Parts: sequence; C-alpha cells; structure tokens
Amino acid sequence: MSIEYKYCACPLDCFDLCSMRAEIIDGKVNKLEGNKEHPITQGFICEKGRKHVARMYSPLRIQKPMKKVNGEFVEISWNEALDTIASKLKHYINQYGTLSIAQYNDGGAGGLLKNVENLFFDYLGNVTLFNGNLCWGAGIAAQKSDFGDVKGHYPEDIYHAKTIIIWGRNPAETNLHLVPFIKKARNQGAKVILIDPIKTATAAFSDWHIQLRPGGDAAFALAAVKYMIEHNLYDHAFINNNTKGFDEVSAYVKDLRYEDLMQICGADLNDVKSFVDVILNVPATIYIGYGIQRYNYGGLTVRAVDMLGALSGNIGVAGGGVNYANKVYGDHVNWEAVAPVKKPEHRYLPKPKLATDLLQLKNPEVKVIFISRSNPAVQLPNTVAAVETFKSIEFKVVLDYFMTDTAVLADIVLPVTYFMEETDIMYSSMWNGYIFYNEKLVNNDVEAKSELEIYSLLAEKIGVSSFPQMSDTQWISKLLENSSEFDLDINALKSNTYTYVNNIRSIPWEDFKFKTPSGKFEFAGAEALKQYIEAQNDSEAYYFKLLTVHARESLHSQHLMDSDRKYPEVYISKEDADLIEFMKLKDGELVKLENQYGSIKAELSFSDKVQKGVLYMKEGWWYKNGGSVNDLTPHEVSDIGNQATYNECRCKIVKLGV
Ligand SMILES: Nc1nc2c(c(=O)[nH]1)N[C@H]1C(S)=C(S)[C@@H](COP(=O)(O)OP(=O)(O)OC[C@H]3O[C@@H](n4cnc5c(=O)[nH]c(N)nc54)[C@H](O)[C@@H]3O)O[C@H]1N2
Ligand SMILES: Nc1nc2c(c(=O)[nH]1)N[C@H]1C(S)=C(S)[C@@H](COP(=O)(O)OP(=O)(O)OC[C@H]3O[C@@H](n4cnc5c(=O)[nH]c(N)nc54)[C@H](O)[C@@H]3O)O[C@H]1N2
Ligand code: SF4
Ligand SMILES: [Mo]
Repeated sequence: MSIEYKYCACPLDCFDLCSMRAEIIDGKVNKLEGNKEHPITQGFICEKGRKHVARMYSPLRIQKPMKKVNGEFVEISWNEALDTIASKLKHYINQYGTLSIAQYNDGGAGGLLKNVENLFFDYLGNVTLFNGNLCWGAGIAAQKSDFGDVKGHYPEDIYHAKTIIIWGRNPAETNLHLVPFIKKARNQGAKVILIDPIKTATAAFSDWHIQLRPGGDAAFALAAVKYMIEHNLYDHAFINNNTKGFDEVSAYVKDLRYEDLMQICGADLNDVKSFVDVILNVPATIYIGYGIQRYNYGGLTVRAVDMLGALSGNIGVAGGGVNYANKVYGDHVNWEAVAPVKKPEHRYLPKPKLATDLLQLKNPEVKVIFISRSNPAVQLPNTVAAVETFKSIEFKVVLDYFMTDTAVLADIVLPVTYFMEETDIMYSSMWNGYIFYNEKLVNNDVEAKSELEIYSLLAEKIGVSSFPQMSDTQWISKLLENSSEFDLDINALKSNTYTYVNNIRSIPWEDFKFKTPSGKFEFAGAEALKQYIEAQNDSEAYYFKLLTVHARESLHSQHLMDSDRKYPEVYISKEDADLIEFMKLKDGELVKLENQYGSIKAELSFSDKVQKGVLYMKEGWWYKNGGSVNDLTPHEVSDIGNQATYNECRCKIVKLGV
C-alpha cells in the first residue's frame, strides 16, 4: 500500500479558497483535510470541501459524452461528440454567422485555465455573450464608481478594527473562514454589528443585530449620512481633500425626512445615532456581502454604504475600509501576450435577462449555446422562462460532471474532469490573496476531458489554426510570465503549497489616490439617490418579500444534488400571526408560493429568524426537490452593473388542496 500526501486548493466559488491536503492511497484520493499551515484555512475545511472526494468518485458522474437521440441520452465517443459539435458549428456559422453562437458560463469552478474557454470564442469570431452578473455585479460597479477599483483589506487587518460591521453578508454560512477572524477580533475587544433582515447564524456572534427591512439599507445609510452632516460629525479633512460630490449629497439629504427614511428601512432613529457613534470611533471596518445588492437599487445601496466609510474617515486606514471584494490575480494576467487574438465585437445580453430576452435577439437569432461551469436552468432568475428559452435553442452543448437540470436540456453533454484530475492555478478568492498550483493528483476511469483539452480539440476540428495549441503547464508558464503586477513563476508556485500575492497585503487607498476619473472618492449623485427613495413604495401586489439566500450545506445547486428533501423549507415569521390564523396555516404544512413568474411548493416553518412580511429560504434546489426557487424571481437588472435582483422577489402563499 502506498500513501502519499499532496496539496491542492478548493475550486468552489466560495470566498475562502481553502488549502487542502489530499491523502492518496494507491493512486486514489482517500480524503481531503484542511491544511494546518495555511493562515486562512487553519486546518479545517467545510463539508462541501470534504465531499469533493465522494463527488469525484460518484457513480452519478457522466462517464462518457452523451448525445440526445429521440429525447433519450446515449453514450457516444469523444470523437463523435466533437465531430458533431464541429459540424454543427460550421453549419450554423455558414448559415447565420458567428453571432448565432452563444456562450454562457459562470463560476462553477475556479482556475486560470478555465478561461481558455472564453478565448476559444474570441478566436471563433463575434459571438453572443452575457454581460452583467448573477453574483456581485452591482456592488462591483458601485465600488468602481466610488473608488475606481474594488479592493479589500488583507484578512488579518480585521484585528485592528474597533468595530466590525457585517452588512448583508452571512459568513457563518458563506465565508466560514472569516468567522475565526471575527471571533478572535471580538475576543480582543472589537464589537461586531450585523445588518441583515434575517436573524442568520452570523447573529450568534454579533453584539448588535440591526434587522432592517429588505432593500432598506440605503435609507438607513442616508439617515446616518444626514445625521453626520447635520451634526458636523464627519471627517472634514478627508472630505475636503479627497472626495468629489459631497456638496450635492449634502444638499440632497438636508431635505430628506428622518421619518420617511425610517419608514423605508424599518429602523429607529436611535439606532441610526448609535450606529453613527460606532462608525465614528475609527477604525471601524465594514464587510459588505452580496445580499444587499441583489436589488433594483443594489448599486446605489453599496454606494450609500461607501459614503459612510468616507464620511467617517475609515477609508485608507488600518482596521477600516469598506470591504466588498478582492479581485486578486485574474485581472493582472495579460492573455493577449499569450494568445494574440483581436477581441471581436461580441453581441452582449445582460445575463439576468437571458430568460426573456435571448429569444428576442434577431439578425441572427441564437441557434447554438454552450453552457459551462453553471446550472442556469436552476440558478438564473425567472427559471420558468429560462428553461423554455433553452428548449427553443436548436443546438445546446453542456459541459459538466453531473446530469444537472441544465444538462438534461442539452443535445450533447460533455463530461469534464474534476479538479484533482487536472492541473491549474487557483486564484479566485473573493476575499483573500492566496494563489495555488493545483497539480493533477489522480487518473480516473471516467472518460472526461478538461475544458482546455475540449476547446483545443474543437479549435483543431473546425480549423481555427491560430488557436494556441499548448499543454496545461505550457499555458500556465506563459500566463505567469505575462502577469503584469506579480512576480510569480511556475516552479516557485509548484514548490509551495500556497503562495501569498505579496502586494495584496496592503491597506487599500492608503495614499488616497483613487482610480476614479477625478482621482478622488466620488459620491453617488443626488439624482440616483432620489430615484432610490422614490422607488421605495410598498404598493406591490404580493404581500411577502421572499429572500432566497445561499446555504451552508451547498454551493448553490451543487450539493443539493444529494438532498432527499421532497420540498424545500420556507421560513415565515411568527409575527405574521394574523395571516397564519386567517389562512389556518400549520407549522410544517406544504404550501404553494406563487407570483407572476411561477410557483413552487415548500414546507412552511414558523420561525423567529424572519420579520413580518418576509419569507426566507435557501436557493439551489433542483426540480426533483420541488422546483427552483428562481421559478419565482424577477429577470430584471439592478441600477448599475446589470446585476440580478433576486431579492426583489414578491409572492403570496397559497394553501394546497383548497
Ligand atoms: N456555503 C456556501 N457558501 C457560499 C456560497 C454558497 O452557495 N454556499 N456561494 C458563494 C457565492 S457565489 C457568493 S456570491 C457568496 C455570497 O455570500 P453572502 O453575501 O454572504 O450571501 P447571500 O446569501 O447572497 O446574502 C448574504 C445576506 O444578505 C442578506 N440580505 C438580503 N437582503 C438584504 C438587505 O436588503 N439588506 C441587508 N443588509 N442584508 C440583506 C441575506 O439575508 C443574507 O443573510 O457566498 C459564497 N459562499
Ligand atoms: N435565488 C437566488 N438565485 C441565485 C443566487 C441567490 O442568491 N438567490 N445567487 C446567484 C449567485 S451569487 C451565483 S454566483 C449563481 C451561481 O450559479 P451557477 O454557477 O450556475 O451555480 P452552481 O449551482 O454552482 O452550478 C455550477 C455548475 O458547474 C459545474 N461544474 C463544477 N466544476 C466544473 C468544471 O470544472 N467545469 C465545468 N464545465 N462545470 C463544472 C457543477 O457541477 C454545477 O453543475 O447563482 C445565482 N443564483
Ligand atoms: S467550499 Fe469554501 S469553505 Fe468549503 S472547502 Fe471549499 S473553499 Fe473551503
Ligand atoms: Mo456568487
């Protein structure tokens, strides 16, 4: 028996990017555990991380390429699969041009080489792509507007904060390795404030939970801004020297009434005053999550929180900052130097609008779609329409490991390799600055191929001769050689279990040189603020606001594959007693949630986690578990960044069997 230990990083679309030690017995991975040496992972990984082994060896993995024949999938060889795809591509391109080909992907797996997929389509010509975002788009656009870029403080800087404000983020479920940092800071005396409409698991280690109405955060922030300005409590030096647009905001908030703002956000003015006291006790750090920007005014909301950071003098100081995301490595790689292709003028459609707008595209219509690293039939908003849209596209190729709700809609499904079966660089944390060399650890019987191999073969088959044909390690070496800011080479990465990208260890904006056009922190304009306030009326047709948030036990839909729940749970507030009594609803009762987009069945759970008028459930459920929660979510986009507005969802409860 041979036992070996090798290191790798978790590829899931998670903040943490854990470093894992694989125990390999006789050429098979036996288990994965958290790397004890790694400063973020600190020796533990979550259930999802541990499940990688079972998922890689799962009998449910797609073993060979599959083709749909008369509505049934049959296994075919790779040659046949790629020949079929190549001939379809040629046919549609000849008939309708390259714009009739669409490419859809998401963050299903991190990895530098996963991006070769995008490159393939650049080489193919101008195709139809999706811009905007299901994930963090509004917040990214917001921070780019305010600061000029999106940068977070390095994780250990949290220990310098007197107060940690967790705003619309749920680290206890989505960012597990931030939790020990928060707890240590708290043990050292920092106060933790949570701002979330739901009493999440994060509330358990917070000193103060401010439970706002969903979507009310900008009103709360504006009340704090108004109070700070009216009481002359802001950082004059920072505002005078380093910001643009303060006077306009100042004039606008003067005319706002506290009672109107409190009505929108559901807080008390005393909460605002106490909050102002706390944030002025510099340094206070804010960790914004992505829940607050899944709204029509998601961008403006993040901009309003940024304003608080600026007014309170928490920007550019240790222990301060408005941390939204940390784009670590990918942006700094010069792909052009490695794969010199002139970027074609692709046609773009905002991702959240795919369900309703893809079929509206004309001249040419979309005839072919490639879907990879994603499960849009479950994860897109308005999945009822999205599934119909996918069905009407003539030729669909899905790349995945499992027969997901999206894969079943495909004409050809290509099985991809699991991360332990391929070599890549992992860099995609949304929070910390570590990068990893993931070496191929094992060979398996599954006839799977990596995206790199699939697209390299396809390029050959359709005669795109300029597409660079290189091995994985050649690609990695070249890409590392051409990364502008960081001095990394493949051998150095290989010889370490992890590498810290050094110059990420900084306090963003310490020099107050912002990357905005003015070089200053730029306040959101009065017009945008006004639009937000005016849009906050509660005259919607459906009584409940439904929040569908991320679950600890699953990375979106991926691990709910294993769930044998017949129907998901939906939490309703006990404060909705009137309605509960009127409808004679019972704890545990199966009900229908319904709105203009669709309906799903769910089991009611009476709870004190939610507030009156709000329903709360986890997202990611498969159709076998009662239906995607996105059968109910709107396909609209946010004010900036084309972000999906999942949390704008309204619905009613319908009793079954009456
Ligand atoms: N276990 C697990 N971890 C994950 C993921 C997963 O699916 N499972 N997904 C990963 C990905 S892709 C992402 S984008 C991140 C997301 O990570 P988070 O940002 O932590 O997660 P969300 O579930 O989007 O929302 C966070 C919180 O926002 C709250 N919220 C909703 N509306 C509002 C509002 O109006 N105001 C305020 N203040 N709060 C509001 C929700 O109640 C929720 O508790 O997590 C990553 N980590
Ligand atoms: N209602 C509601 N919906 C949401 C959200 C919400 O908060 N509420 N959050 C949104 C957010 S933040 C996000 S990021 C999206 C996520 O949306 P998706 O990325 O579509 O979600 P996943 O379920 O993670 O699907 C990833 C798929 O990629 C596959 N996969 C994994 N590794 C690989 C690989 O190496 N190659 C290939 N080709 N496939 C691979 C997995 O098996 C899985 O089927 O969902 C969004 N949807
Ligand atoms: S899913 Fe996140 S927390 Fe879990 S092992 Fe992977 S990176 Fe770590
Ligand atoms: Mo996300």
